[in-house]
Amino acid sequence: MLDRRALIKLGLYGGSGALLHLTQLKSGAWGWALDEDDRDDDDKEEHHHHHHHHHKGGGGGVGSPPMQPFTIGLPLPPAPTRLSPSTLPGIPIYNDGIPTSYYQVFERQAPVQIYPGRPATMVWGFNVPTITPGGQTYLGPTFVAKIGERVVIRMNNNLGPNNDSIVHHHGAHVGSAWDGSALWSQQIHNGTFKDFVYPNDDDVSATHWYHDHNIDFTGHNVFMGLEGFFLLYDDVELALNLPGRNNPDNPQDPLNDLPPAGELPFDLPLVIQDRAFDANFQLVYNPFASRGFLGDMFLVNGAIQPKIRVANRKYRFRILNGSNARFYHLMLQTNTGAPIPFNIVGSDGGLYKTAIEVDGFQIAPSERAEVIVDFTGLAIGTKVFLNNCLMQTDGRKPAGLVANCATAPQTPGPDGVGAMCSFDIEFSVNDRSSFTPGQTLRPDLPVYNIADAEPPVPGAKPGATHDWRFERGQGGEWLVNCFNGAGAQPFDPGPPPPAAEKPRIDATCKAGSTEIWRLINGSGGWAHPVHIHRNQFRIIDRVDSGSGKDLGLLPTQLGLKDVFVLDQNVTIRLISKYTSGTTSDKQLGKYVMHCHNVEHEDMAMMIVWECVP
Ligand SMILES: [Cu+2]
Repeated sequence: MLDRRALIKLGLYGGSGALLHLTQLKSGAWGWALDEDDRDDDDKEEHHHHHHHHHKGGGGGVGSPPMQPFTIGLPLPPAPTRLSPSTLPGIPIYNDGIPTSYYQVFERQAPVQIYPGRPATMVWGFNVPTITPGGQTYLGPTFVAKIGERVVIRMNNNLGPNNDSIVHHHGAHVGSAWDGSALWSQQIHNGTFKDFVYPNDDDVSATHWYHDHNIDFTGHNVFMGLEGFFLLYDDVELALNLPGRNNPDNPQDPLNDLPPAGELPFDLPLVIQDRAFDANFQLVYNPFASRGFLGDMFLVNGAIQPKIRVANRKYRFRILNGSNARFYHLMLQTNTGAPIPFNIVGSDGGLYKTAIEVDGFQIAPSERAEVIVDFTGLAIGTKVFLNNCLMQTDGRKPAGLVANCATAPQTPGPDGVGAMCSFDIEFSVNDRSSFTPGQTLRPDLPVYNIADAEPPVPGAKPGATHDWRFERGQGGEWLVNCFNGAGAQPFDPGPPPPAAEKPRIDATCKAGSTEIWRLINGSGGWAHPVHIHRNQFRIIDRVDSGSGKDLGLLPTQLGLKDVFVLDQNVTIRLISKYTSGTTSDKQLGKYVMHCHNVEHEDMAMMIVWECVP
């Protein structure tokens, strides 16, 4: 199958006012078609041609069969089963005293009941179909590991002929060989497996996730369902006694905050995704929606607008935006429209030093936000909606907040405004958890010192070690401009096998050093959620790319981060220490940075950097 980078090379992408693209035919096969995507979408013309963009080439799915909202329960994928390594011939065995857990996962296609009472939807997933008390889902099992616990996973690709996969553990500090960057050597071909070794030697506990990262086809593969949670915990976090505390090492721990039998835990991972379905209830995806694919149905943990049964007490929600290209601004509002303030207690890389109270927050594709919500005092029978108040009808960027989110429709239209799910207060229960709004959580969160940072590489401006500009090329492709010599470039993984792997390396970073990276979006027309592999970062500042005016940090940007929203005309500086970790590979080797609007990523908005001794 001809991919997007091949189109760039052939000059077929853009230039003529129309472009050739792959599209799924009624038969389900892929065929060629002309895209309506007008080429008036470069940044300069954005201001003059607004009217041209409406519903044109934005890549959105519309017309999905409707479904009655708030009728199905929340699917909660279980933890995978621990295996004895003796059942996995050839898997690496460690006798170094480090606690090690072994698992096996099968990537495959399977039917999953998404629309109740309707034909099942074929999905791609990890160990699918995932059966949970709340219903079936395409989400993979939820891995749980303690910081310092090694996890070894045999990942089998059973996706079918010609369906390659790369599996990325998003947020992890992990060796290059197991990182799951979009490199040829990381591909798992159908009918084969790869053994992943995760040392989980991250600094602090965090809400990570794992998903497909295949070269050029991440958008499609993730859309089809290849996503799951990977949660890390540690003793500092357990000692906080936050809602839903559950010490996996000791189920009898008297401090555990466990639900009554049959009820959901008080600590819930929630992934929000938009999807599009055809009249036969099958997922529809346009791989050449280069602005970013938007769906018109909204799912939490793989269920369309579920009803989540809760008690009037404190909860911890680990919210992940698992959408391909859609941004959300989430608020909690009762059925009378009253907002419920809550605390953000963490983001991508773990809990904050200090909780912060908000009425709502923006969350970009692949970002995580951990929140603590207090339903105490709400009457039984109250319905609380998790509302998205951010309009978006084009993958290029969100279109702004609605004027009054309290009157948002319960079922979102294609602009995405409305309820993602409902929390129905239906019972009362003892709450033994601890949390005070604004409280101190993790004073031990690492701080990186600007004074320790490496000086600018040639071409970078003062104040950063590396400068990176995210922009759109003349042919409509996505580029990252590396200032240390390479110029604006599309992603180049080098020749495919059997040639030796030789991606273009855009930067090197010395293990153990501290670096500042400056990410620049000079465009007025696009937003890019940029993800960097291997490290967690602190955001130093966020400024206007033109005037340099300080914009301050968002409430989701106050801790360790691996995703950085480059809104239009925004420049962000980040800092991290490229620690080698605990493993013999020193976590040297090749990693990537890319836009996590996965259509932008597949359309070449990615660079390769190498951690060197
Ligand atoms: Cu982007």
